[in-house]
Amino acid sequence: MDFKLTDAQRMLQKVAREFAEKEVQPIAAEIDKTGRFPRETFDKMARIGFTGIGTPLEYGGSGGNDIDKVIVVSEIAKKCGATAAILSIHTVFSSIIQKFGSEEQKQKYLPQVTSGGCLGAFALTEPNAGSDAGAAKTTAILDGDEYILNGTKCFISGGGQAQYLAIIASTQPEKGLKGLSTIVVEKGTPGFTIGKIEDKMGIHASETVELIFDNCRVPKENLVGVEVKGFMMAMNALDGARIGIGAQALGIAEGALEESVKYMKERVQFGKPLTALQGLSWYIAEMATKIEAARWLVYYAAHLKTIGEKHTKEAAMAKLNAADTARVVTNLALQIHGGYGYMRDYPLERMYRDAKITEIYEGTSEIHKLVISREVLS
Ligand code: COS
Repeated sequence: MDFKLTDAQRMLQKVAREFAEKEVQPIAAEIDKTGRFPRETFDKMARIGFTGIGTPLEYGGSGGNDIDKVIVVSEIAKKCGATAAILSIHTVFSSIIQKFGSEEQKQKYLPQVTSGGCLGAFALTEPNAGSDAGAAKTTAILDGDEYILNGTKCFISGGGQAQYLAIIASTQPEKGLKGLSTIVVEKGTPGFTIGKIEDKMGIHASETVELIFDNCRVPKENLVGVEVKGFMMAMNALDGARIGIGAQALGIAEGALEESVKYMKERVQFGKPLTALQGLSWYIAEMATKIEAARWLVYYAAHLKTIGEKHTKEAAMAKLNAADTARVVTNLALQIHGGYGYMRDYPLERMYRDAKITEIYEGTSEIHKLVISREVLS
């Protein structure tokens, strides 16, 4: 058993930390305020190789594994939860193609979404199919050599920016979740439009949109793997994606702790720095302990995925716990900052808002408890 990062992982962490300080932090407040998608940061993440982590070099990726992805996502989340979300969620598309796609699909899509600067997205949720993902009603009916898509997806992160989208749609509607399949739709395909851009509480810059399919025709070669395996692919993809959101939550919490330590050393009240006040220093102890526990669950889930073992339960545990940690830690950090924490001059209120989504997307905390309890009880 070894709890240490390897030399290569420590080097990657240093690179990611410097990138976050130089490229992410300076615009974090601006993109939060305006909701602007930071395309230039995405392009820089593509150039430095972050968007290709976990994809083999032969497909244009940067190699590496899920622990590497956790390291990079959490470092970026320390400075900006939205940018970390953009990176983490973008990689779900390549994970699906890598695991279930044909050789032709890997050759076609992976180089573009890893090092080619194209964004990928994954669309499962619908207005009436959120936690009950299997209730998705978007259809993809085969007509000769094409699938015709009809329906609406909602809350899709990066959907308006993505060149390629993996859509979960029903090819056999009478079969319910057992009729769902995964189909790639390319930006600009006639019949595919972007609907409402959501106005959210946090992660403003991640751009969350509605996707509308109105007799959208795509070649049948865009089917990923075989028909009616879409729900299994979606669940498998979410097992991995939940580790990414766990890493995002971990990073947000770490960022809030760092800000609090800095502030407590600088801020003087009652004639002494806040560090001399035991009530507040105990908050720091609580925050640091929660973060350390969250880190090892996230790393453990990433380790299991890396070595190819089942990680459904551990990914759910990692995200459940890291999201809870992010909420508690950002709340305490804001409290330590007092009135200043509530003001937009400091990043705390942004971190607090950004943390909340980690308890909701890629599965709510309640869904994770369902997944964990089913596994433990079975
Ligand atoms: N990996 C692979 N297959 C899985 C799986 C996983 N992690 N979880 C379930 N499956 C398979 C099951 O094995 C079952 O297949 P078989 O009938 O062939 O055995 C099938 O999927 C249906 O599973 P289940 O009966 O558990 O489905 P439920 O409808 O009860 O729901 C939950 C499963 C609730 C866990 C699922 O709908 C879910 O995760 N919901 C949250 C969705 C979500 O996270 N959305 C976030 C947005 S993503 S853009």
